[in-house]
Amino acid sequence: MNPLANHRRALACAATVISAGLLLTACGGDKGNDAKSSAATDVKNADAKTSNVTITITDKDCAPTPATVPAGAVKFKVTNKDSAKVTEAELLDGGKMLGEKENLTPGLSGDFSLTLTAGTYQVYCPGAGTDKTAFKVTGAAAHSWKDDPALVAATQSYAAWIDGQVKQEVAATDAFTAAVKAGKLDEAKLLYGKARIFYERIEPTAEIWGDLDGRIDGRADDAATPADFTGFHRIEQALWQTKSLAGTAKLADQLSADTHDLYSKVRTVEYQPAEIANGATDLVNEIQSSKITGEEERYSHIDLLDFEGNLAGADEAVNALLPVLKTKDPALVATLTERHQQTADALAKYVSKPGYEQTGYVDYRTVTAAQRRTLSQTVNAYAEAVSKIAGKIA
Ligand SMILES: [Cu+2]
Repeated sequence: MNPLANHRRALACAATVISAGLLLTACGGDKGNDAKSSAATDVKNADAKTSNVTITITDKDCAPTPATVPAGAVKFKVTNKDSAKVTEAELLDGGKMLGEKENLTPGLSGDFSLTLTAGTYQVYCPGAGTDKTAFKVTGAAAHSWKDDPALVAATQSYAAWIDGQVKQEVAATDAFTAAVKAGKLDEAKLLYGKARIFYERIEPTAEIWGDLDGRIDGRADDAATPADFTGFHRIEQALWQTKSLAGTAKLADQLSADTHDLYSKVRTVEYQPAEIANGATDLVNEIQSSKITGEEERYSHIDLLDFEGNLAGADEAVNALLPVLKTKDPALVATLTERHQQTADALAKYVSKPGYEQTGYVDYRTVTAAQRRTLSQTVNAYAEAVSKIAGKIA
């Protein structure tokens, strides 16, 4: 909701940052020409070259081509050739997800970018016959984003913001789960949104630990068995659909414990610029795929509050990178600023005080199909611009 220009901006402080990886989805738009054109015009960046890797998803596997690349910027183009059951590919470093492209139905493709250091990684596509294939990165990158103090500052300011958000999320979630355990149904309904907003701001970071995100934020249809449906949305169902808190104490305890666990994990994460950019894309896409559709808050209908959360998370990521983008692509900055404002304005039409369930917004069920289409078009335009950032800073 905050205009891009109003965000705080940390200034350079060049501590060493080792990326442990995180988040993300697509960063389409970039045609892979940036490295070439900058090499032609900037001698210092002559080594900065992006490796292009193709990942083809089939029922059988998701092998990367080539399977080995030199250290540095890597752009993964993921295509689902013909698989109905495998719809995503991730890059893993041990147990950690560094990048992903999801929601690829047969025939669709998308991409994500990362800067990788030497080591053996895995390309993972849940559901395929062979779901993990090794991917090797060799040598030392001749040129690193860590040489650019503005990028180092960006990763630090973003990390500090995430830590602060998750800290607040812990407190808000504990207040919510306490009300659930006390059987205070009406109070719990009002506290639900107050906890949700923090999670939706930092969701790409939480997705680094896929099972944790699944336990906290999974939906009924993600769960293999009814017992696997836990977390916010399971309690949401009890509050708004079943209208009974019977049997939810254990769920509340688990949600609280998982949130505390998330906080301890988040504080160890260090981000790389491409991850922050991809996380922004992820969040804006998330508004499109699960908020405007009304999918995520299907029992409570507080989707507009989640929309605000996703947008605020994306803003923070974009703003962290803005000082760098201003020198690399001022035209993109202008487009981002304009489309961000349009998105914030589109959401602001539904502000209501204190609003439905005290969310500050109207009940999402009152937003008509035509209005949802308008929201969708506006968000799409912003997503398109945000998706270009990763390619500019890799
Ligand atoms: Cu979510």
